[in-house]
Amino acid sequence: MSYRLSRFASLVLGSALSVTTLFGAGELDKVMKERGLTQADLLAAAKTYTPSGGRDKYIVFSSGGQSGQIMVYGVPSMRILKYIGVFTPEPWQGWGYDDDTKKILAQGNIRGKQITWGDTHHPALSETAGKYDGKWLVINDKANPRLAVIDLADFVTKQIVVNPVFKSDHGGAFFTPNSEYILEACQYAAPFDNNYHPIEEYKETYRGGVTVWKFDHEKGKIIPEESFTIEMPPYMQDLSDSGKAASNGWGFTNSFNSEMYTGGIEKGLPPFEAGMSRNDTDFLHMYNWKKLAELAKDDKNVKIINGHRVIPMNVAIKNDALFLIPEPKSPHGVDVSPDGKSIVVCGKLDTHATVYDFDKLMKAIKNKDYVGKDPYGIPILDLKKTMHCQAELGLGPLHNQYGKNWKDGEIYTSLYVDSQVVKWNYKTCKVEDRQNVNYNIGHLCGMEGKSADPQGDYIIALNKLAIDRFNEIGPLHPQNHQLIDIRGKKMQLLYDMPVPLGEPHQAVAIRASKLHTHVRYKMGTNAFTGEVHEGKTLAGQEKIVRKGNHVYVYGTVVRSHINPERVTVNKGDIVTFYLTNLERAQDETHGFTVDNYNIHTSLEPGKTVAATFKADMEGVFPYYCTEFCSALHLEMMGYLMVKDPNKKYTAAK
Ligand code: K7E
Ligand code: RUQ
Ligand code: CUA
Repeated sequence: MSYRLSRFASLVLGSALSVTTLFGAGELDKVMKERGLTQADLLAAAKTYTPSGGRDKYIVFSSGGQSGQIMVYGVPSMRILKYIGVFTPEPWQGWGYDDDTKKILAQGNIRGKQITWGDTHHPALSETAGKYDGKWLVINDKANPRLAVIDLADFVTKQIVVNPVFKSDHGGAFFTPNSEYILEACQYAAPFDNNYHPIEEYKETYRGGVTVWKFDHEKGKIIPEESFTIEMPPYMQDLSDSGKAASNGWGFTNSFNSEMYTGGIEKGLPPFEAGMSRNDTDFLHMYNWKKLAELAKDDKNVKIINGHRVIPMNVAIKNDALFLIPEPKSPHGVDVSPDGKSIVVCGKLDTHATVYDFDKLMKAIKNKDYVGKDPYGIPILDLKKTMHCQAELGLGPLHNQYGKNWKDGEIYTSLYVDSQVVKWNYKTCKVEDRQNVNYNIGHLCGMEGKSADPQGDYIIALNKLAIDRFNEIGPLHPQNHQLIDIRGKKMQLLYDMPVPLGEPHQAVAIRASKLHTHVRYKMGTNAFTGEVHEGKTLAGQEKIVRKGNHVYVYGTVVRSHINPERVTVNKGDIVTFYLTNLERAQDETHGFTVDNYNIHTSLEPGKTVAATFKADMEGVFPYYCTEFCSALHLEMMGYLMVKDPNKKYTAAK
């Protein structure tokens, strides 16, 4: 490895001798000429190329956008490692095609309705003292306001919760510094109850807010009964962040539509985007979730809506737990610095990023230094008195990530309209460098760049448009993740990765060394509960049990057979296949399907699964292992025979 790299390095520095020794005379020159590569390209290749068997320093969890899934890849290689089924079926993992995964997906049903897609935006890693601990990952679904918890021991979704009062969400998920809570902010204001309310009652009955979900950090479970929502005005709440260190206990949420405009283009009224852009400023919401969590425990401080505890605005105001601060128009990202002392806000319609000073915010609160109140009586703090500085960055600033030298002010911001990443200093508000990206960047992902412990090294630009960057594959283009080296004074673009899954709004990166995953499950485990599966079956225990019209198959899989190999049932019977993978070897996964019955499972070593279906079609249905697991993989099969009990069958002579 070091031999290779040093050769590459000396090559880039222009030593002809090393080229000759390594590649034979002119070999590399020839390749460079043929492929039109520059020396800068070679350097970028050397920085990202990962030899066979090599590992990455960082693991990135990227939202899968409209796919409702999560994409996992390595940095700097940019090799995709996994798609995790979250809100939508994912056939490889059997996600949504066997009983246990269907149960998890059903947790995401809304008012009894099954939702088979999701719009994932913001993944968040669990934290201890503001630093990523590598245990849990949470992601939101904007369209169907839900959160999902993914276990980083096996990269599997273990829980989905539906927001009981919102009709959409966006500002989530964000962990508090010790993962006691997860913040999820509303987006489009709507009535909290499930009833119709005319739009004319917008100011009275439509609401925004932030749900503060209680999280059991040990078990990785959201506890809905101990969660509550802070009622907020019907401004459209947007991105959020939890305070940490100095600002631990507080949450910050952006919003747009301080106009409370309600649309009506079809009636000749100005369209939403015009009506929502009339005021000069919108509001940053600042709320003391720690204090409100205590208040929410007392029945007299909450109203119950849809069985869920909601703290009314007046209770939050009375307890000095909710404030507004003006911010430049149409804000988007709000990103708290690693020490919690600075809050950086970007406004899409303003060329500036605004840095708020937490100490000044607290001082203004303490002195009741308000410039007024909003129509709901929420005190408004003074923008000028609470900000530290504003930096002129360019057009369309969206999101921020901190660099390794964050103590000296190192920060990176995405510019959507200008298609740039800007490196600047949030202490001096001076711009230091710009890197063009291709094209129209949304979020950017630093290495642990929003934790209390940013690692620097790289920034990934999550670009909305690819346009001409890849081979043509029709009008729908992939998105383009671009890896940027930020170790030098100047940023260097290293790599383009097409993302063919959906629009990954946000991604989070963690040091690979912080992840500790299972190689196999304890024999007979239900991977979704972590407990012993009711269908656990060991070698020699295989059996078929009939209870009324329900046939239970207790089976095992191991190279290279499925036991049992013949199962005969009556048409109309309910059939449950319990299967345990008896393998102990790493990566010896088997799959299982019954042809034509829309059943699929993934059986990693030690795992037990259940797949239930109604045998409503008569006939002979092969079942087989769907992973090429051994030289006798094709022989790893069996037959489900479905007889009509009312028919007489005679054997052919
Ligand atoms: Cu900027 Cu949903 Cu985070 Cu998209 S959001 S970019
Ligand atoms: S079988 S290796 Cu179609 Cu060859 Cu899969
Ligand atoms: Cu098991 Cu193929």
